[in-house]
Amino acid sequence: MKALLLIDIQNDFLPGGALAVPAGDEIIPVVNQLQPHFDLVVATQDWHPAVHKSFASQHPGQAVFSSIDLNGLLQVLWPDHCVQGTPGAEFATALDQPKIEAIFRKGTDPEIDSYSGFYDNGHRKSTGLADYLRGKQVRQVFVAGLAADYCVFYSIKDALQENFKTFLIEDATRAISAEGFEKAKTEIHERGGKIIQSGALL
Ligand code: VGL
Ligand code: ZN
Repeated sequence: MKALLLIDIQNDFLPGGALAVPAGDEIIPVVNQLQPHFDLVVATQDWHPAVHKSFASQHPGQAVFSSIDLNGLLQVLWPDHCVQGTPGAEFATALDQPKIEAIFRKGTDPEIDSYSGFYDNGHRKSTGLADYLRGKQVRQVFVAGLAADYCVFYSIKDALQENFKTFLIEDATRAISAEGFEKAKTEIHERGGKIIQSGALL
């Protein structure tokens, strides 16, 4: 079985949002076109409490996009984003949702960030996504969404580590930084992941 994993396609990551990914909105028609071609569609949702410690606002004197040590892990300090129950945390309005069978929320523990849809950044706690996919007999995972250099990248690394055959759909993602995206693609390739275009699936 082939699963399409939609990472964090939420209002706050679109142009105009709190943590906008440049041209992030351009992936939505691509993702909508892809969905009917999969056995299973699963989504992740970045879902932070207002006091999440990945927010610069929780560290007076620290600048947004600077880095700190948070409980032993290097943490980028983000603008407040995807706060539970706010419009910014909702899935993008233009995203087709009827085919999404399950939603895995992450980033709820205020003490640790969670880029991957599978584990928190310390690999301390699982979301259950890997076991869910295995329970549905999924062997191949195709990843789309935002942002390519953070949550998409970390999700792909974990999918590979969990032994899924893993594909990044390049035209169904956008990055926060172009340089970060190039590094991510190199590492995905080195770890055995494949980088494809949506046209190969349609
Ligand atoms: C993300 C930074 C912070 C993402 C989430 O979805 O890529 N990036 N939280
Ligand atoms: Zn976040």
